[in-house]
Amino acid sequence: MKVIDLRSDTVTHPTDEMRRAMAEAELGDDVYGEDPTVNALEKMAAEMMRKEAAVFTVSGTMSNLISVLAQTGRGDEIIVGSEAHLFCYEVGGASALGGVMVHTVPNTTDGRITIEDLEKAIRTKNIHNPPSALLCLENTHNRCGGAVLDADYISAAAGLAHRYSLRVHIDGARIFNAAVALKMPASELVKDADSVSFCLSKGLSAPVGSLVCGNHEFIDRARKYRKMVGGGMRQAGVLAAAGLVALRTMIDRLSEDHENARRLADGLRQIVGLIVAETVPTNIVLFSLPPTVSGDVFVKEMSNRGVKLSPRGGRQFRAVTHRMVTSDDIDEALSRIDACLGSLR
Ligand code: TLP
Repeated sequence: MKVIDLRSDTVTHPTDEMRRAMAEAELGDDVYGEDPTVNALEKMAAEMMRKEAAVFTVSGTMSNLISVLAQTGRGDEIIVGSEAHLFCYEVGGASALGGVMVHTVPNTTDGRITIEDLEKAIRTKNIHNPPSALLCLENTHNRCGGAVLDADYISAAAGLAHRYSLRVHIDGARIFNAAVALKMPASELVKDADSVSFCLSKGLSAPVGSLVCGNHEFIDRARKYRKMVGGGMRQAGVLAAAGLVALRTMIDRLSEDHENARRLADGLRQIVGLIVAETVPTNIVLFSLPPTVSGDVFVKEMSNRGVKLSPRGGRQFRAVTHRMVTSDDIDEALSRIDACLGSLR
């Protein structure tokens, strides 16, 4: 029985071309800035985002953390959506290590913070207030079901933040999913941001890695903080080599994952009792079980039947499509889910 792993696009393995590139990569010590493959990856990332420079990190979490550290001081406030990965799943690193207050503002179901809410959240200059220093947006938005922020919204939110002298960070772990869904270059979606992080190890299938992009001054600071948190790697070119292949070969195919996610959502809607997200803009499908079925029992039973899903609390689940799941696998997963629910009802 083939195991169909829909927990995350992070489960993707490197392609054969990536493995070959890793084996053959030219290497040096990256802490000295001497790994040619890392340098090539950082250059390519900066060019793709149309920023001055980039720094390679081990993970999206580290990228977001050093982006916050490099753009805030202790006691500053960062404005973050209530459903943001940075707030929900990054172990409170920004507060623990950066000493910043995290001011959460409700996310709308489509991953935005409304412009009105944003304006209300930005602190006025007053002796009692912590300075609002950084706005963080997320694109695509993980907990909001892969929602896509479009260029107009980002310009409006960033424009407002800049008027009040906040800087703007985009957690673009899945920025290429957004770019593919909108049929525009990712650089257009980050042009108003001071910093952007994106991941190589999600839909792009590289084994490890993320990049932070921005201007030279910011990247120099971010690089220093990467070292501080233990992220100075040595012959990291073995990883960067896979990243270069990912950026060259894995972006356009993300549309297949989006098609498969829609196929999955359509199929789930046919299964009696399931409540499925109305829109599936990219590769993430959110759905809920009927009240008669326990989430814990369902996830265990599905795992026994060879379909892995991410519990999202209570009866809500997340399924993520990726390169290692074909459209036939989606159909197979649907029939296993249907059979499982039939047995549990
Ligand atoms: N998200 C993971 C889990 O942590 C939930 C996943 O499986 O989706 N920003 C966003 C928007 C993310 O979705 C993630 C990973 C990260 C940052 C952190 O990336 P990593 O896992 O590389 O630290």
